[in-house]
Amino acid sequence: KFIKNRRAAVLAFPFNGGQGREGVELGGMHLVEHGILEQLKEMEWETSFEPNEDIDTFRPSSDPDIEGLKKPRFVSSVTKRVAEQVSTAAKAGDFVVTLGGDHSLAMGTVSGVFEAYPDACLIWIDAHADINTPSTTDSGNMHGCPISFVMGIAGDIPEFAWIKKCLLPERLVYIGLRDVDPAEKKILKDNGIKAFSMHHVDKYGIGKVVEMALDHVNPNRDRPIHLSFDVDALDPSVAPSTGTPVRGGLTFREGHYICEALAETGLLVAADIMEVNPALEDEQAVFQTVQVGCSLTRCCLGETLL
Ligand code: NNH
Ligand code: MN
Ligand code: MN
Ligand code: MN
Repeated sequence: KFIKNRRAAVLAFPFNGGQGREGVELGGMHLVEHGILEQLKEMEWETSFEPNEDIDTFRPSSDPDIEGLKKPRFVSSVTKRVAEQVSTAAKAGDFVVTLGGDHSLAMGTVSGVFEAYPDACLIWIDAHADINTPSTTDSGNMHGCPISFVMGIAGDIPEFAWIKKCLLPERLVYIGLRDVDPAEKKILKDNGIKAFSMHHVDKYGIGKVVEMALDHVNPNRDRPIHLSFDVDALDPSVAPSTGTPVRGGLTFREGHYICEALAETGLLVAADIMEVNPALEDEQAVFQTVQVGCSLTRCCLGETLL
């Protein structure tokens, strides 16, 4: 009911400034070269594409750390652009597909989706919680921090003043966690944030976990849903080409089931596919990871619904 005219706006952001490994900026274009745009058209989605090839012009000449955060101005200016493009497309009633790039881009996607749909909920699929604040992050990598910014718990940093506190703790749910920093565990606990780790996936099965996740963030099944999918949520045997693989992840089917079940609600308005890094592992691994990125995207847009 939120998506008008079966139109998908595909936005690629060739950006790696939220973490330290080169190559993740190539992820989105690899999905496009693998045919994701044609595949969506084949599924009868009218599809637009914005490659954002000029993203490097957003890089400031000097970008010293702020409160331990690395490349803060670069991340801020890029994610502000992300937010603008995402909110414009979402307000037009398009389904927004954002292809990363690293997961710091979600500062922009969440800002943009919640600008268009203030009552939305966020389903975060990841091995990691990505909720570090400037004071808790050990790495200083901003891909480990996006949620703290959109939730308004990152503290006041002038460079990020454009970000609105748009996400309530009760509108967020995680699935797939297995590498959460101790300080992040405290943040989750203190804010009462619902999280289904791999332990819960094993215990209840993915079907029950998705149902419980939706019951938590979307009890009446009337809120728009934003899915942010970090491919490192998948087991490294399924998605090897990613910067921070953690063993014991979601199977191929569990990952796809999540996307299918969310598509089935008819409430999904945006999906992020993040952290595909084609510079890592061998050619076969890259092919497998890019292919899975494309098939997750298609499932979000309803490919496997009968
Ligand atoms: N929690 C760690 C950090 O803050 C790792 C985050 N890495 C990710 N997140 N890949 O998805 O740096
Ligand atoms: Mn991750
Ligand atoms: Mn870690
Ligand atoms: Mn992530």
